[in-house]
Amino acid sequence: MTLIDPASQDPARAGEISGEAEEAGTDFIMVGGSTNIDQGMMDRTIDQIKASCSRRIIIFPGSSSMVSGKADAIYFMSLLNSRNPDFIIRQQARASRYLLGMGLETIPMGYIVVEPGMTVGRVGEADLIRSEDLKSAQDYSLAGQFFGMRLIYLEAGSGATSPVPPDMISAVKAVLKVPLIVGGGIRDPCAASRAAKAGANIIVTGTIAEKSAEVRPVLEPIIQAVRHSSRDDKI
Ligand code: 1GP
Repeated sequence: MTLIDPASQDPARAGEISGEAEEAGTDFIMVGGSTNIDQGMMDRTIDQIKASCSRRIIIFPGSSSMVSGKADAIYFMSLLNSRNPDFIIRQQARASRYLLGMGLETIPMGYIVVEPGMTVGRVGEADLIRSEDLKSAQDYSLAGQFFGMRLIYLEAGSGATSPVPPDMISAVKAVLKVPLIVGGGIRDPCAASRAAKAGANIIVTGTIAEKSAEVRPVLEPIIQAVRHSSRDDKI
């Protein structure tokens, strides 16, 4: 999946990136991030993405205002290891009635931030899971699954110097029944391949596409690496 953060470029560029990401073989476009964006900007960004890309669009909200009826779905996500109830349940409660009216598909997702955590770790007030603390990663992931979340997302933070360690991905995958998303700091085919081999079902990249003048040549090898390395679990 390709993440577009509306705070990182104007809507026209977001459209161009998405078009090239589709050509490179991405499966879904995620729109969102930790910087608060109003609904107007979400709408304009999604309009531009839809004009140049036919992949389905899932909102990846950083707050209750980051919604748009123009998307196909929204992750109804809880930052499970936040110290602040705002990111665990309050923002979600604030958005619920609005989402009901909007008719957007909601996908329950447990979001877990791992070292180094970057902006989302800081803004989301996360008790970061240490890289070697496989047990806590398993415990939070299982808690999300037992709450009924349909996806678990292990996040190292956008632009992370090191992605989620493969042994943590394997440890979490070993106890989970729901699909596992991994993202943060994945910017080359090797890192993508390691994450997929370790058991990630979905790999998210954001920064590498946003920072590349030509998106397709950098994304295509990463996506190919994921396809060739995937353990081929049914999602
Ligand atoms: C961030 O996991 C995503 O939420 C993507 O991270 O920008 O480092 O690819 P990158």
